[in-house]
Amino acid sequence: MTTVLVTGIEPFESDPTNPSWDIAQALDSTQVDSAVIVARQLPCVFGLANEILVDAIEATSPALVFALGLATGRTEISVERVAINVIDARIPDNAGNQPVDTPVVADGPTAYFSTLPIKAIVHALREAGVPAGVSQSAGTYNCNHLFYGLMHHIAMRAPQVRGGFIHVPTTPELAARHAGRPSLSIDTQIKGIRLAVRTTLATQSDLKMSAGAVH
Ligand code: PCA
Repeated sequence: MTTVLVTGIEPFESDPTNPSWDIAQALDSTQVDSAVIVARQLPCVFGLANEILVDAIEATSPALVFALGLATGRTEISVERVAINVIDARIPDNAGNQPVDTPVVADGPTAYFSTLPIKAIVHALREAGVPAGVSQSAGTYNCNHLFYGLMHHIAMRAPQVRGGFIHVPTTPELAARHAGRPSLSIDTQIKGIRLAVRTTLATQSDLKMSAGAVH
């Protein structure tokens, strides 16, 4: 049976939970069409998160990898287009490290594109009533570093694997702790990620649909 690895990240920056892990956990061991989802939690720690991700890929031999993370302030499920080879941490990670302007991989390429069908995913989610969009930047913190590490591993060692990164919004429970933060219910988020997996399994080449940004 096809395995789909879905990762979430532990809580960070004073939040008690991280919806990315709540989603991954909810999907763990469930079936999507002919595939089974395996979930893993990753630490919000530079370097270590990428080591654990690579170990999980080697242990589970997935056909697809969906790395998830929380993007506080985002209003919709954000399918990331590109990972860049830089860390510029605004806050320390959960081990107290705060790299500034260092590469994720020394001498690695400047950037990698997601190999998920990002437009098809956005289209499918919108059709199902789940707010979604393509994001042109995964930031310069832990999630971009994880996304870059994932795509670098795929490019160097596992070209048969398709993978990418999806940022998810805050849940209402977390938003209630921070006035003014937009949120999306965890059930809608779980539905969205499940549908992203189903769409990817069914899509070999991406849709040609405009989802760009002027700024
Ligand atoms: N989001 C942060 C790090 C961990 C997470 O879930 C980010 O977007 O970098």
